[in-house]
Amino acid sequence: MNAPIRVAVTGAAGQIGYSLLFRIASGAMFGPDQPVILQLIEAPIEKALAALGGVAMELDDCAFPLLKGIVQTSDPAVGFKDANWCLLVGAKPRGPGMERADLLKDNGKIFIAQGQVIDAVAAADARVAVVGNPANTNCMIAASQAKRLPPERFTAMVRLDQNRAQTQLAKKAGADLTEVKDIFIYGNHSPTMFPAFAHATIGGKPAKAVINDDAWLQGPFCETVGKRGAAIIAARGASSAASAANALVDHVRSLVTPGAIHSVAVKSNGHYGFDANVWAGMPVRTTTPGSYEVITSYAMDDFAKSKIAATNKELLEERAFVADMLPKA
Ligand code: NAX
Repeated sequence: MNAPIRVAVTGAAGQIGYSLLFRIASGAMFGPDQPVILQLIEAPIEKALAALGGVAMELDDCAFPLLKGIVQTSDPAVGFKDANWCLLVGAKPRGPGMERADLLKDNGKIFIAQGQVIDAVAAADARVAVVGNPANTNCMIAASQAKRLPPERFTAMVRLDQNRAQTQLAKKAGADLTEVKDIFIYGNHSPTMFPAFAHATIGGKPAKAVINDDAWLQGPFCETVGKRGAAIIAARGASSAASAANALVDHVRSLVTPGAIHSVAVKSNGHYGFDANVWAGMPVRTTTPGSYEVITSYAMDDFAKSKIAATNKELLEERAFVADMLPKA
């Protein structure tokens, strides 16, 4: 058995947290030989902290052999202390009538504070994965505060979008889900995201040839994937939770599995025409556990370039809304 790793989770009493924590404690995220200590962070609100207490009781009641400790706190300095993985799920939701700029700014304050504390107290090998929306920009903001941890340690989740795209392609082709490979998400976790179908394969053949319907790929496919979150809210009366938690398990599991190729929002460094300073979804290959290289070799046709330009534009707009919160270059 390995020594336990410390996994900090914000928004731990929220609906994603309720699906996520049990998967982490069961070994789904870090494997069956990796014990974990869960460091659960909630907002300093009585109701949230009481709910967190209930979740911790349920974790105890599962008697997970890999779960070696639970910390419950509203103090980020306690919650992120020595954390090897910081999973930033909690965020301020968009209220009725709230402007996007205000949402970005309110979340900006949260992610600035969390970025600073993580940089100060987390483990030397700390990795950060952001789920709380707007995830790409929140991740960029947290990373902007770090002096000790390099920007590549900060990733945001677009894996739910990749999983959604994979299933839509399989259904359209009448193929088994596992036959669909190399479908990657580019850009923002928002309806502007681009699921780059031109590189996907189904049963080893190009997905474009198997599906043989470019109008569907360019239209309803991209739209269904991009607006899936809204469709789930409309149907369920609440946003995606179990599938989002599952995607975060996949995101981290792939990042600790050398050789895995998967979609992650990372600092773009100018790849694929994204602005160098935005965090954009793109394919990466995990090199060593927790580290990755961006796969830069995919060629983009004119349709793909226009989709990437649109999602890049949105990321730049989000960055502009919070520009006064970022350190001056
Ligand atoms: P909930 O509202 O159920 O839970 C959020 C929790 O975060 C609450 O318990 C709240 O008290 C806590 N919280 C708020 N501010 C905090 C802070 N500063 N520190 C610690 N905890 C804090 O939301 P849930 O459905 O769990 O979703 C969480 C976030 O994930 C939302 O921002 C949501 O938009 C985002 N999502 C991101 C997805 C992605 O693919 N990147 C998909 C699913 C989801 O929509």
